[in-house]
Amino acid sequence: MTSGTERQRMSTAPRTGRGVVKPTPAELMEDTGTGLDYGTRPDRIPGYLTPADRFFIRSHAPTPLLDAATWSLRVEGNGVCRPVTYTYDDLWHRFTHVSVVRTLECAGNRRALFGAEHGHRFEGTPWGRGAIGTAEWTGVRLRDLLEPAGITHVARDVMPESLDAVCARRPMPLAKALADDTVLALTMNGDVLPPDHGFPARVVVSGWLGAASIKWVGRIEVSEEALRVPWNTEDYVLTGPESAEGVPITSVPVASLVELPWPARLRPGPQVIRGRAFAGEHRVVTVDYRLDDGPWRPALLTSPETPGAWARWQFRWDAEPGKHVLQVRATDDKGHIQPGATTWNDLGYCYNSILSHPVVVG
Ligand SMILES: Nc1nc2c(c(=O)[nH]1)N[C@H]1C(S)=C(S)[C@@H](COP(=O)(O)O)O[C@H]1N2
Ligand SMILES: [Mo]
Repeated sequence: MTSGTERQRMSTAPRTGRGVVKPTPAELMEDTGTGLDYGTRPDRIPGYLTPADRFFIRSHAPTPLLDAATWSLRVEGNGVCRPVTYTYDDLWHRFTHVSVVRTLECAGNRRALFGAEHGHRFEGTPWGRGAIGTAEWTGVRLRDLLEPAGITHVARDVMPESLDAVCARRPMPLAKALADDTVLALTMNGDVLPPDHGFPARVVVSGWLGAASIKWVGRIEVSEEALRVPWNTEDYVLTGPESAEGVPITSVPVASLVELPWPARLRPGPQVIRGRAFAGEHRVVTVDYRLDDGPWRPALLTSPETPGAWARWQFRWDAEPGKHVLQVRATDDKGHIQPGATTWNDLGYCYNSILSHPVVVG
């Protein structure tokens, strides 16, 4: 960490057992018990976007309270010719702003269900289904911030770095950093970024695991060498029977979410069951559902199918009293389909099995 970023670090939210700023009422959010990580309740997402008041929070350290007036962003490293420093005001007034609707999903989403499938308790935040959310992010393309620094011809990796106590860093290849939809966001759903979601500025890396979307950014390193840091060597890598090498996770796998509590209780009779499906950098193309031992049937997709953002789906059901099991499986445009079981990996990431959602009608 440089002395510049040290100076920028401010006080953190008071530790009252919680390291986050926004209220996280049980009607809207699921408390994972870490004091830092809160999931969105899947049955409380009112529209296509997840409102900021219930957007999941995943933080490795308490929310830092940064002062935009003294904050700055430094772009440096051996992959640029002239390091540059931007102020918050520069980001608002000197650049073209773009808005992207993108879903963020933690690589550990559904980890508790992964454990249940394997009769194992994975270390790490015991997420249910709520470590996913979609917002409209507005800010400056990362490309527009890097180019004035003069990217060298052999620049290879770009690594945003945060001002929170863990100094979070996760590199991406230059091509991903230069993509049209890789942004340094200043707002979320039209409002200035809330403290817990990265104020004053966070990166949004489309389709990739949430950990790549660094919050509270203060520095971006551009490097001619491949960068190896804890978040692409120890954490957020797949190690286990199928990938002993520790492959860094990038795009998250296709999965779906039913907008009902778990277990769900419904009244008998005709109704509409709704949900979302997300396939990381890919596009969700079909969602099928199955009740009990019945046939798989197509659900109706009701939102534009955009890579990097979830799709909404629904189907009609005339629910008969009794206990039921609802299964949903999404398929992406590369033909990836949710599997019946997910191969185990040490840290419990990327679990995307077809879930058997318990539904009691009566
Ligand atoms: N600085 C910083 N950025 C971070 C994190 C963090 O702990 N510190 N957590 C990452 C992880 S693991 C996820 S899943 C997303 C969560 O973003 P959110 O809290 O806005 O939902 O932020 C990422 N960016
Ligand atoms: Mo995450």
